[in-house]
Amino acid sequence: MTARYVKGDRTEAAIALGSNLGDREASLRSAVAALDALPHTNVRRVSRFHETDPVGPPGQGRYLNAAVVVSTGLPPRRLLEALLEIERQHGRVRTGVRNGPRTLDLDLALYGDQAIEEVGLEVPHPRFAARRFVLLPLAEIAPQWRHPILGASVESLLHRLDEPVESFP
Ligand code: PH2
Ligand code: MG
Ligand code: MG
Repeated sequence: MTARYVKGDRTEAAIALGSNLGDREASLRSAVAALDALPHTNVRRVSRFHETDPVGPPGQGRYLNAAVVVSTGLPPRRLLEALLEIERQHGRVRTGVRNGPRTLDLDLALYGDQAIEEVGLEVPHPRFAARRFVLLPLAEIAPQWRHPILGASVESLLHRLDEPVESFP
């Protein structure tokens, strides 16, 4: 059988991590180790862990959020499947409640400079450019990475969130 992924043919991907159920710090640490253990994948950079207020339905605990840059030979669909599997291994139960509490969330924020819009696979992650809890950790480790659709760097997207909304007229 031929090698599925060509050695040396690697892409950097940015993954956003979040947890607000159970031992949040242990889940994030274990998730980073699990990412590094994926085939053809190495964790290159890890942000600090940030405690953040939950965005979503009220009554849930605060999150720990982080971001990781990996270099990977896995194509985006395989990487996404691996992220979902790591979530399951960390007790993630999908209840159907949008933005509800979770032991571990791993979102594929960026995959090189690729823009992908397929069923079940949207890269860049459709909401990360507006989410401080993703941009702040990611700006620590990959400030210059450009959003392939918006053309703006992670750092500038973060600063944009701080700009006051202009009133009209
Ligand atoms: N993730 C969500 C919804 N709300 N809020 C914070 N603070 N951090 C998250 O990671 C988060 C959230 C959906 O994935
Ligand atoms: Mg998420
Ligand atoms: Mg998710």
